[in-house]
Amino acid sequence: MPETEVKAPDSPSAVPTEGTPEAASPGDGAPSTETSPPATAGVAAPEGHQPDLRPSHLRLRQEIAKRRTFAIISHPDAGKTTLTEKLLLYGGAVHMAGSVRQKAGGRSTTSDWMEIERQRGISISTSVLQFAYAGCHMNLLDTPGHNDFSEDTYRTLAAADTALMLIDSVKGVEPQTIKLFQVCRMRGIPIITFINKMDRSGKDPFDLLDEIERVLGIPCSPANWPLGQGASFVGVYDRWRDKLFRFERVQGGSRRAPIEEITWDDPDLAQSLGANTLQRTREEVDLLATAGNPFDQETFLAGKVTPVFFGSAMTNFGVEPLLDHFADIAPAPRPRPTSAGVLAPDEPTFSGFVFKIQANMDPQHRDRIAFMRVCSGRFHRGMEVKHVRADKPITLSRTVQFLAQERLQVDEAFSGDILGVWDPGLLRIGDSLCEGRSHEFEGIPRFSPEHFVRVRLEDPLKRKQLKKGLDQLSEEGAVQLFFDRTRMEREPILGAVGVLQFEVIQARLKSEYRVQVGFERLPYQFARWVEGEELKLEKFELPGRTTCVLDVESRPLVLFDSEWLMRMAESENPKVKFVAAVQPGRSSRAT
Ligand SMILES: Nc1nc2c(ncn2[C@@H]2O[C@H](COP(=O)(O)OP(=O)(O)OP(=O)(O)O)[C@@H](O)[C@H]2O)c(=O)[nH]1
Ligand SMILES: [Mg+2]
Repeated sequence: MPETEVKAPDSPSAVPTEGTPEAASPGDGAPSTETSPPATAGVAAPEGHQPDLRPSHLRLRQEIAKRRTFAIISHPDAGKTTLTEKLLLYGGAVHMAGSVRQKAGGRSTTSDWMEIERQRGISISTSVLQFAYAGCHMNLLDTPGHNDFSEDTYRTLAAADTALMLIDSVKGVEPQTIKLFQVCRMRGIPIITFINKMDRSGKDPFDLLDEIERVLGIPCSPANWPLGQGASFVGVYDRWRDKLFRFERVQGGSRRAPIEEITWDDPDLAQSLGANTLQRTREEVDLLATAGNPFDQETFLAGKVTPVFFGSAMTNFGVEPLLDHFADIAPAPRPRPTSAGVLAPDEPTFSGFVFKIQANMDPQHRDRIAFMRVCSGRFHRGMEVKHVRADKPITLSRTVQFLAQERLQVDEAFSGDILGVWDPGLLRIGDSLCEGRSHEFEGIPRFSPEHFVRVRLEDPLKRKQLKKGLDQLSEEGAVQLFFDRTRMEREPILGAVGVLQFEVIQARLKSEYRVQVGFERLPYQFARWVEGEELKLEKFELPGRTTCVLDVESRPLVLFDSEWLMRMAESENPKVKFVAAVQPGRSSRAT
C-alpha cells in the first residue's frame, strides 16, 4: 500500500519516476469449456466517452487495466485474514505465511497488526495490502467481520471494485455475511465466492450452493469442484479449464502447497477419495455441466451470478486456482458517480477520496495515515491537488508503500490503487482530492450509534492526552464523540455501533496514549441527529430517558432510551428532521 504525506502547497515537488510496467494482459487460462468466463475487457468507460490515443494516455489505460481492488468480506472467523496471508504468500509479498493464532515462536499475520487484534485473534480494522499476480496489481482490503466493527467494513466497501465473499463450509451462510452481501449489492459490487475450510467435514457442496442461492438470492456458478472433503480433500476439478489439480500438504501451511495436474484415472486419487467418492464426484461434475448455472462476465459484473471456488485457506489448497481466475474475471476500476457526473477511471486528471484514517500504525513514529482510493488519472509523488472540502490546495509528498510489514516509498500510482497519505490532521473520512475541476465522490456516512458510555478519566493530570486520543480515534471513526450541550460535564460521551468498540478504545487509549479510562454505561439505545429551522433542543431533555448532546461538528444528536420514545418525539415534532446517518465534514448535507 503506497503512503504519501500531505504538505503545505509550497513544498518542493519531487520528480516522478517511471513505474515498472508489468505484462499488460492478466490471467493465463484460455477459456476451454462452455462455462469459461471471458477475460476482463480493459478499462470500462462511461457512455459517450471518447478514447484518447496519445501514448501517455495509452500507458495510463494499460496501468489501470492491471488494477484489481477488492475487499474480503464475511462473518467473523470464516478465514478472511488467513486467506489474506495466503494471497500475500502466493503473490510473493511474504515468504512465509503467518497465522491468526500463532504458536510460540511462529509468525503472526500481516493484516492483523494491532496489538489487540493479535491478542484476541480477530480483526478490528481493515488492512490494506498490495501484491502482484499474473501481471495484475492487486489492492487487497482485509475487513473485520465482527458486527461491532461493521462501520469500518462499510467504509472499505466504498473503495473496492470487487468483493471476495468467504463462506465457512461447516457453518454455511452466516448473519454478518448476509448484511455485507446486501451492502455489496446496493453498491453494485460484483461478488466472487470462496467456500473455505474444505479441510473440515462441512456441509455437502450442493447444499452450500443451494443455501447461498436461497439465503442471498444470487445464482451460483461453481468455477471448480472439490475432490473430497475433510481429511480427504485433496484437490479441485477446474471446470473452466477442464483440468484436475491435486495439492500437497505442507507443514503448517506456511509455504506454498505444491500443485500437480492429474487425470481422473490417477491411481492415487482413487486411493485418497475411495472408489465411491470418486465415482460420485465424476457424476456431480457431469451434472453441473448440464444443470449448473452458466457463468458470463456481464452477468457477474451486474451482480447476478457469483462464481464459486472451493478451498482451504489454512492448508493453501485452492488458493492458486482462485488467484489464477480472479486476475481474469475481477474487474479493473470502473466509472464512478461524482457531484459533477460520471467519472471514467482513465480520465487524465487525478482524483480520489479518503475512506479510512488510521493513527499510530507505526508505534515508533506515531503517525496518522489517511487511506485514499485513487479513482482517476495518475498520482505522482509531490503533486499538488485540491482538497475539495477545505477548498485549498495541498501537496502530496514523501511517499512510501506498505509491502507486508515494510514501508517503501512509492512515486506513482494509478486509478484503482489505494494510497496511504501521511496526514498531519487535515483530512477526514469521505474527503475528495482532485486535480483540475472540483468534484466530490459519494459521501461515506456515519451511522447513529446504539451504545453510549460516559468516559471517566482515572488520572486527572492526563486530560490533555485523553483529549488528543479521543479526537484522533473519533476522526478514525473508531468511536463517535459527543459533548454536553451545556458543557457542565467535562468528560465526553462516547457512542458506538457495538460494545466491543469501547473495549478497543480503552485498550488503544492505554497503549497508544498512555491514558487509563473507565466507562459508565448510559441507558440510551437509539439516537438521531436533529435538523430544522427553529430547533428547541431543551424539548428533548427528559432526565434519564432522553437527552440532547452535540457531536464534534456541533450537530445536535438526541439520545433515547427506547424506540417508543424516539417515535413519539418524531411524531410530536413534525417540523424537525430526524436523521439516522450523516456525512462527516458535510454538515449541511446530512443524508
Ligand atoms: N480448518 C480450517 N481452519 C481455518 C481455515 N481458514 C481459517 N481457519 C481458522 O479459522 C479461524 C479464524 O480465521 P481468521 O482468518 O482470523 O478469520 P477472519 O474471517 O479474518 O475473522 P475476523 O477478522 O475476526 O472476522 C482461525 O483459527 C483460523 O486458523 C481453513 O481453511 N481450515
Ligand atoms: Mg480477520
